[in-house]
Amino acid sequence: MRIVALAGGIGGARFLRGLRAAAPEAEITVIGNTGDDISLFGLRVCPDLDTVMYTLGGGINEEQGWGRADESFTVKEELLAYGVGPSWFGLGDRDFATHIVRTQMLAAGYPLSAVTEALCDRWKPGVRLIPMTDDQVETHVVIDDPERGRRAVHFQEWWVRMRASVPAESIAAVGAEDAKPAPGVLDAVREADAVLFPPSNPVVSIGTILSVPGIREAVAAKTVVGVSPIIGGAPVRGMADACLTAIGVETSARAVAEHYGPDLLDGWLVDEADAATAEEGIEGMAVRSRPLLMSDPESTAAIARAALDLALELKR
Ligand code: FO1
Repeated sequence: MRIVALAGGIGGARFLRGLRAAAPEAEITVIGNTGDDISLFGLRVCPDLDTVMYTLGGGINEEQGWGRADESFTVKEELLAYGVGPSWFGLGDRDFATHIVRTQMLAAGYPLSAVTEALCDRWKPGVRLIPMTDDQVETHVVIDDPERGRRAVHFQEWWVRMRASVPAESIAAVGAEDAKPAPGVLDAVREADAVLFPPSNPVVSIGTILSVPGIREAVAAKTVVGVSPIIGGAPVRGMADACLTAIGVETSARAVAEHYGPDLLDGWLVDEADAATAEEGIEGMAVRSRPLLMSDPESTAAIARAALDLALELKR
């Protein structure tokens, strides 16, 4: 069986670990969001690709959900001693090595997809991880900065430095309209028995992947099942509510499914807290309620299995 999943960072990576356990025989291709990527200290940092790679490869900081386990921050401290920031983004020593290898390979002319494959040779995530595109796409957020007025900032500055506390007026995936899907992305989708949307951010993770021309159309032609990242009117983790507000979508399991729409989604899993949504139904898609908290490996695998089972049941 061939499964494709579109994934952002922490929520996506944990779901994928459950999916790998729930369907050990399946060929899983992960299309990773690269809109969160940022250049810092001359290095290209790809937070979502790395979070998936480290989580599935056993190198993640489990409590934090991003960055490496057993991490130290000597390089960052030394940079700050030279007055070189930003201080608000936590790059650890072990993590720096990944960004150095990536940047070196990119400078040598390798596309990001080839670089990601090379990095995965070490981590062996047990899935094929492909960036959504080899072209540069960066998510920027327009804010009314209390200190500096209306301006666009990189997604990471809004997310990490400001903790999304300043309302986003708009969110744009800069460069997306001219980007091409990375090699293998469209073929993997076309050949998939099911496409899954983990409980990743619908705006800046899955929304950004779908904004690369060609990906939305390819995905819409398949059986797609999504897992709601919203439980009882609040994000399970992260600040997805701030992103949804920016695009005028209510923070609810129903509104997120309606935002994706029945042209894209065939099935939608909501938490038991949102059982009413499943009972009322959503036009054009099958909605089921079940526990959606990814509290341990077993419950996470059960969620992934439920998403896959629904997709196989609905398969066109
Ligand atoms: N998230 C934070 O909240 N603070 C950080 O300092 C931080 C550093 C960081 C470094 C590497 C990396 O791969 C991820 C990192 N993240 C950090 C997570 C990241 O900002 C976001 O959670 C994602 O981009 C959203 O998916």
